[in-house]
Amino acid sequence: MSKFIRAKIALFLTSLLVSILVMSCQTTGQTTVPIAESQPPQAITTAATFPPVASPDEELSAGPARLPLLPYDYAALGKAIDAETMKLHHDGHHASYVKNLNDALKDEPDLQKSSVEALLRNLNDVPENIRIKVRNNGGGHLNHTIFWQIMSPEGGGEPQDEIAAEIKETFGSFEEFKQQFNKAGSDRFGSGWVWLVRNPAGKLQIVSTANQDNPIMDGAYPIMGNDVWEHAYYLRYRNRRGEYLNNWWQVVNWPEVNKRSLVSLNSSKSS
Ligand code: MN3
Repeated sequence: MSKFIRAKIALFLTSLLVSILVMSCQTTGQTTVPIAESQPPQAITTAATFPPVASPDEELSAGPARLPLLPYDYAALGKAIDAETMKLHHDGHHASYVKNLNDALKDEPDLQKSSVEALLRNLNDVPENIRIKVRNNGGGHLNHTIFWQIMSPEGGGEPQDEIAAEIKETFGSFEEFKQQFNKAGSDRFGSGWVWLVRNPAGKLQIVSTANQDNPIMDGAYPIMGNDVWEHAYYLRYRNRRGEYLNNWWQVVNWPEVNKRSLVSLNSSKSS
């Protein structure tokens, strides 16, 4: 065999070997390192110091969001809110926030793994094209989920337990607290909410938020809140928001408010 033929065979064998190696690498690459796995999971996680907000022991799921059942009949809060308003508010307004949140997240399987609380605390991590929708509808879902729980047909009267003492210590008296809360609710221009929160310094504070914003967007823990959107009171009270705010105290669920306050106290100590 001539040197030339031997060189040709060697070249052929070398290129064959290289081809096999390249092909096996490509195959290996496709089977063991799928593209999906090469990207880190995108689920937004919150610092462990934040307790659940939707209810004091459970965060609100975004995968998918679900309309919670009302814990009482539509007519049960009649001392302050009529049955027709309750039905429209829960079955209509709240249901829409849930549907619109799910619509906004339908192409975001990773965000669906986050809680609604985590999405709202980390809005800058939500893609810009759906950020406003998540803010409004995630906020609407969270706010109303809290709202139904902190009201009760057996509600009203004076606050009890630890929250009673802390309200007195912070605001001077329950009457003074109510007045400041009602004023903040009346002063909210347009649609929004009035809240009692535990602020980042661990103190009780009255704040109001616009639209469906929730105080967790500012690092506070919402203990109780009243909805001052017109849809919350207009059928019975028409434009008399102040009268609605006054009557609403008759249905406040103080044991639940106290529970939320205690949870928020633990979180502010640990953070
Ligand atoms: Mn509402």
